[in-house]
Amino acid sequence: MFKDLFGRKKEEVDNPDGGLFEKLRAGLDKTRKGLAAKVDGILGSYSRIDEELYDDLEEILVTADVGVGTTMDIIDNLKDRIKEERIIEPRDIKIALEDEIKDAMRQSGLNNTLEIDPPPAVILVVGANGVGKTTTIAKLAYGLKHEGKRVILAAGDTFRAGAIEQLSEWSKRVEVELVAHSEGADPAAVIFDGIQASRARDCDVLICDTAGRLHNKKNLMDELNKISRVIDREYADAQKEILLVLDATTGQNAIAQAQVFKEACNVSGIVLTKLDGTAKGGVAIALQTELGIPIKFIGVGERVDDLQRFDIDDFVDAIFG
Ligand SMILES: Nc1nc2c(ncn2[C@@H]2O[C@H](COP(=O)(O)OP(=O)(O)OP(=O)(O)O)[C@@H](O)[C@H]2O)c(=O)[nH]1
Ligand SMILES: [Mg+2]
Repeated sequence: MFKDLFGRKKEEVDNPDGGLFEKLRAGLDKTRKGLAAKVDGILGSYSRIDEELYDDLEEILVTADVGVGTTMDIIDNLKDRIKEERIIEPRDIKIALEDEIKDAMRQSGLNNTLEIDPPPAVILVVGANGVGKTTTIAKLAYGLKHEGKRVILAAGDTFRAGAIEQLSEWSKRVEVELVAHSEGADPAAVIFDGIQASRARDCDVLICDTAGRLHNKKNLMDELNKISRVIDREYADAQKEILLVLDATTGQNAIAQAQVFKEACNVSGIVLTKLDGTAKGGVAIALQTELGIPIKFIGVGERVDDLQRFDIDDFVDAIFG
């Protein structure tokens, strides 16, 4: 069931832009053109279902960054379904394909909800350079605040010049508190202070930014481990989410990044950003089926309200519908 960050259902959302589902659809325009429109084209060009048609479908999915393994599974299952349901018209394949994609994504049995209740909760946001971590934190803070939660931010990226200032700007804009040290400070110490502040102010959710450097895997692991240990030790009573932010425009590279971060820390969910700027939205299908980590949010723009909870049915419907 589709719900926005404020817990509203699709039909409850009534705004001039045509609602959240329409926004999702608009955000996935490029992926729709690269995937669904091509599927339509192929199905329309065949008069019967044969191997060549399946090969063409396979190529479309792989080109749309669905991933080779996931694509093969989807096509194999599609063939079985076509036989079982005695589908003979190429144009009837589309619904079956949509169902197979949904099934493949669901089969992982992953839970796509953000586990932050009962409070307190801490969300550690990790990911490579420039993928959208800080922006995602602002969007999450905005959405959670509007759900009535008390939110506090911790500026754990003390590495990049300007990172603290950037988060500070966002905290003012979305009107949530910020805990920050100066550039070069120990990120674990910032998170430690964030936890104390969160306790003292009885906050529901503490959201922690981190530096996005991936050039040295050992450094990354050490730093994330240290932060994680501080959270486990100082905030043992809190729900803990580690959200990995991935940039959809990087396509299959996002999968490679996810593998690295999966080794470095206990990632509990993925935020897939910048879906609005890419035809590579199919990577969401590969991520959800191949990694064993659920996608929890998707970014469909740069504004604070451009973050949506991830819902498999709505995502696939928005691409194909
Ligand atoms: N179009 C679009 N742009 C986005 C989205 N999310 C983030 N961005 C943009 O991506 C750029 C980088 O975002 P940041 O939030 O600074 O990324 P970061 O991961 O914190 O970067 P570092 O701190 O340098 O590692 C900014 O220009 C954001 O506006 C999205 O969903 N859609
Ligand atoms: Mg940042």
